[in-house]
Amino acid sequence: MSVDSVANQPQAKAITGPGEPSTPAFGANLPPWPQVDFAEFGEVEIKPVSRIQKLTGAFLSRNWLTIPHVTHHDDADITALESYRKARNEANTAVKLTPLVFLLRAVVRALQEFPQFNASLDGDGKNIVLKKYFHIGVAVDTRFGLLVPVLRDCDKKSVEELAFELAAISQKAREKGLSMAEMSGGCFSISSLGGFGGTGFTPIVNAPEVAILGVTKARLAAAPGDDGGVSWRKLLPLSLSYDHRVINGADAARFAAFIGTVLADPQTLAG
Ligand code: CAO
Repeated sequence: MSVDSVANQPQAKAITGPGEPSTPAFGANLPPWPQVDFAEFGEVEIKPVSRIQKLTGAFLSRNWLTIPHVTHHDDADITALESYRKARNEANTAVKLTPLVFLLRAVVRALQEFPQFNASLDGDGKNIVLKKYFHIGVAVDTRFGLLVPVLRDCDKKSVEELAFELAAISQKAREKGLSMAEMSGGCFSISSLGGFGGTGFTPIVNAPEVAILGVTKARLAAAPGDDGGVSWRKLLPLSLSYDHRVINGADAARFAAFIGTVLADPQTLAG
């Protein structure tokens, strides 16, 4: 593309206030999306983008482009949690506890300890709204696309209650989809790829929330044992993305480390 053709791209309207110099609208100078006839290069199949994909795609693009994201990575030692979880699952087969429900409880404790994570920037960016409730969104993979039901008052629920609720709402999300009300009002989100694999990723902050925790598959790792030998530990990779306008790197490092400390003491999490 020549310089001339870039200069001739239609420009979005300038944003100006009274007496302010003209500023090009955000994204005004982006080049157009490439128009390619893929069939020129080989066989293709055309599938329409679903309504949910269009909607979530628009929100994800807005969030990715407007929030200055940073992702902090850490490992939580869940060796003790895994033994405890296994014992709880054997003792009560009526409900399956996955690492995620303990993580929900650990996140509540971290939000209580670090209230700047349980917050939103208000509409004009002048105030930070600190929330006194603990509603947590959980990303669910469905045939309609990604849906994020919100589990309300997670501070008041046991791991069993959270497991029942998560199983019911994720089943509903997968079979029928969810209403906007069921996806509204979240304070913080968790995106768990632990059942699939991976070692880390960059989840996109779910605005107007200011942080989201990504989790991938726990792995065994050798660590120095107390007796000078090697001890095998189970480590859960945490990927915490945050809005750098509201949260600093040091806060994120403390928040993630705190989650690790809390998960290391699973009895206190069960509720
Ligand atoms: N490490 C190791 N194993 C894990 C794990 C982890 N971090 N997290 C879950 N597991 C295990 C579970 O214990 C379970 O094992 P068993 O079958 O042996 O009991 C298995 O993986 C499957 O768990 P699950 O996925 O059914 O349950 P969950 O509570 O972990 O997650 C839900 C529920 C709804 C969040 C999940 O099914 C899902 O949809 N995840 C996708 C989220 C997603 O797409 N995120 C990406 C967003 S960005 O596009």
